[in-house]
Amino acid sequence: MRRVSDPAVRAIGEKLAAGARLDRADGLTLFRSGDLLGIGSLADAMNRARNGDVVTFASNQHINPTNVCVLRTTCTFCGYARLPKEEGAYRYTLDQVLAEAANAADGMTREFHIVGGLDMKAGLAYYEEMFRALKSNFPHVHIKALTAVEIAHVARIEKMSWRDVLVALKAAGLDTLPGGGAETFSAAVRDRIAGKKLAGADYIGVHRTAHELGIRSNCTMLYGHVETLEDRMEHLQMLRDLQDETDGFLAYIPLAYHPDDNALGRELGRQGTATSGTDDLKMLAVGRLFLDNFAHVKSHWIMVSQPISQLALHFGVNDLEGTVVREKIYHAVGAHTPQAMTLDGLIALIRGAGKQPAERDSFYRILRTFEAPAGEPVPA
Ligand code: V47
Ligand code: SF4
Repeated sequence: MRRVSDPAVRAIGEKLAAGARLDRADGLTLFRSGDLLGIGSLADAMNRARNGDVVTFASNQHINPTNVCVLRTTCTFCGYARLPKEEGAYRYTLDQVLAEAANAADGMTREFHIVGGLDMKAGLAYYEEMFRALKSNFPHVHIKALTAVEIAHVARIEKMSWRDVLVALKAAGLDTLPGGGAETFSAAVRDRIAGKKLAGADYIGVHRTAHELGIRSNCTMLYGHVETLEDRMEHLQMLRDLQDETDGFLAYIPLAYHPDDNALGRELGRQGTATSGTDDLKMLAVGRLFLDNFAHVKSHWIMVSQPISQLALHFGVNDLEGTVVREKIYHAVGAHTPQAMTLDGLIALIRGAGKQPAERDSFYRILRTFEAPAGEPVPA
């Protein structure tokens, strides 16, 4: 703990070294401390103990089948959704989904990440048909699809239980759930930025049901908008509690709020001012330290930039959102980062941090590692 200068952070380090769990007050202390490097060194130590120097990524492909969403006017942070008759609204046919998925024919893509709006015309049959067709055309590709909010929406329009929807989608080919839709669980924050969205406790409820059915999932937190530090800790506590119960979460992914091109950003007068690098790194490090029952913490480079994601590898992160072929959701809200990263680019980024890159599957099993080029390594 040589690099820990703040005595309060050092005390937390000693607590961890003694095998104790952090509580919410410890999380607040970390968020309030200016000792960024001290916090990073604690998170790095915890990550190394679990994952060594290996940093993984998955070769995935995003498909956003519909941007039509009944919550278009109430999720004020979202710039992606459209009302059914609004300009720019779209809903893919099955052929369009398959055409987009055809990029996977090169054999590189191992995962489809499929999320979209809450569309009254995208019910159970729409997704069952889509997953069946994707599995029959691309049997080697894992289907990570539909956030808890979308599952609850399908259940509501079909008048079915969450469980029955999940059972039917699993039979059609659904493998895991992505972590979207969590936003910030606090009721006060949700009222303000996502008034009509599935409540935080129900997001947890859908994931619990999925885990009980053997469907593992990711989880997220949208940060850097109107939430307080206490709200962040409440959110992390709810995730840790469910993980204690089910061990069904694969990874935690904090998502940095982008204020451009959405109503909330205009309301807050925040156009062009995204989260700070310090806050991005703290969110990842505190997540790693508090979520001691999670194996994987992922940084989403599209949202925080490639340089911050590279630094994040020293702040508890062991996984990077991978070679994303096409991404619409963030680029609808002002993310100016490139839309895709090549395999070579990702490997260079990881090596440049002094880490070992490895491609993984959707369950974090290592598929291949990459030997460093001969000669003196050049930091990328
Ligand atoms: O739920 C929407 C977020 C999420 C904005 O599970 C915004 O592996 C920032 O959850 N600024 C969807 N974020 C994406 C998501 C995700 C991404 C990568 C990997 C995984 C995974 C999940 O995007 C939404 C919402 O929280 N979002 N608008 C915005 N203005
Ligand atoms: Fe719809 Fe999701 Fe956007 Fe909310 S965040 S408006 S639920 S697409």
